[in-house]
Amino acid sequence: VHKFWETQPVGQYKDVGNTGLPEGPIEASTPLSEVKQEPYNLPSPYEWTTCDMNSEETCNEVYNLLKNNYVEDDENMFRFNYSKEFLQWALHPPGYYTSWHIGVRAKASKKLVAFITGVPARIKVRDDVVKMAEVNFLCVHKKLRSKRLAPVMIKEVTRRVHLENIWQAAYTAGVVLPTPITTCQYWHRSLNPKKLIEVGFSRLGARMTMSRTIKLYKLPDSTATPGFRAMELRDVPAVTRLLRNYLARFVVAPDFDEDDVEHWLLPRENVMDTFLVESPETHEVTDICSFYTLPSTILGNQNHSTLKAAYSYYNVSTKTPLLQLTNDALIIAKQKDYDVFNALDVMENECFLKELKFGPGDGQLHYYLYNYRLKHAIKPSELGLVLL
Ligand code: NHW
Ligand code: EN5
Repeated sequence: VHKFWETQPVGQYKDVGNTGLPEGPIEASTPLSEVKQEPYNLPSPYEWTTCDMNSEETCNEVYNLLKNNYVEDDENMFRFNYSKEFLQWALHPPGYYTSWHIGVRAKASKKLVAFITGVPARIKVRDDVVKMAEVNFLCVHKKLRSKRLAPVMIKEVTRRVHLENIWQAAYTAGVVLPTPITTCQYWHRSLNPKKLIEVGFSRLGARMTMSRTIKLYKLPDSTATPGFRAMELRDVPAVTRLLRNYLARFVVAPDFDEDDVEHWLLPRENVMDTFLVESPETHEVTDICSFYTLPSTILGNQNHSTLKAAYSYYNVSTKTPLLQLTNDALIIAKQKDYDVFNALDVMENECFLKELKFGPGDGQLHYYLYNYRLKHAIKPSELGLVLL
């Protein structure tokens, strides 16, 4: 039973399998004059605050709230620790709205106790390009859980998205809600197996010693693909063409233009890495490979405090096999001292996961659309969208 989600324009469990319902918006948009003009009411000890993430002070408060209260694995051994630079980048894409970066403070102390964000995106669903909000970083302080604050925050971000005349959203969660458009599996490739085992991220396999395990995950010292190099600003037009052409084949995928590619793909130290293959003969860009940096705090280990993880982002292969491209990404990530390389089974990732010694994790990621119905759930391989 979902007392809140039952009231929202999302695919409902009772409708699963009912192919009589049309694809597309679940409820029609209304004139902006009919959108509620005042914020939703919070319990009286709390107040709304708009978080200006360009402010050093506010960014620190958000960073600390998330560092101490955001997503953990099911055994509470690790907690995502998005860096400040990452948060500033993730929340400032082309056309962002500061009003969609929403905090809740305790009135008495002014302490930040909850957060939710949206950023604008154009998302293609089959042949339809839809303006949406990507909603992320929903967080309620551990001491304020189970008080039904989350539904108020979701309604408030919805209201502020509606005020910009946007009526759909995309979001992911590790929990099952009504109702996923697809469910993806996390896969993990050990780069530093000794540390991963020491901190409980992975286990020594049956009949395996530490030295055999280290040998199993060894990687070459340098990349294999001629013309493999970091993406630069001058590559934006070529990368945009490759990526647009590739993403067109998926059922759900972002509709990136050059400004989006410059923002989302251009390398930023310790945030985003994009590599490409420039043909040594023709100087054409033929392939792209990217990953973002998201460390996790290791909870309660004497010797290690953070796990440095790379997450596979967008890849496009036209000349270099995706397997070889990803192997080169693993080599780079190892050189840059990442402990683990993570990927979802989205797009064509299945083709390299087993061969490159990724193993399935204990976590799944469910993808959702708000106010947009699909007749059927899709397969992870039909999904061309990676959220941060
Ligand atoms: S998923 C990560 C979410 N954050 C965390 O897991 C951090 C740790 N947990 C917490 O901070 C990425 C709290 O447990 C949270 C819930 C805040 C999660 N999504 O306040 P109550 C995102 O950020 C429902 C959606 O008592 P709480 C994506 C739950 O099913 N709903 O719980 C965010 C229940 O409703 P129900 C979630 O534990 C997408 C209600 O909340 C949820 O104190 C947001 C209980 O509320 C989740 N991850 O706080 C939706 N977790 O109907 C955007 C729980 O079942 C939608 N719930 O009774 C689109 C909006 C824009 C539309 C524009 C047109
Ligand atoms: C969306 N923006 O559970 C974010 N992670 O598998 C919100 N497991 O790291 C949604 N439990 O399997 C987030 N090691 C949903 C994910 C929440 C975090 C989460 C999982 C994903 C994870 C690790 C550690 C498990 C620790 C105990 C895991 C096994 C690795 C092993 C390596 C060697 C080959 C086999 C697999």
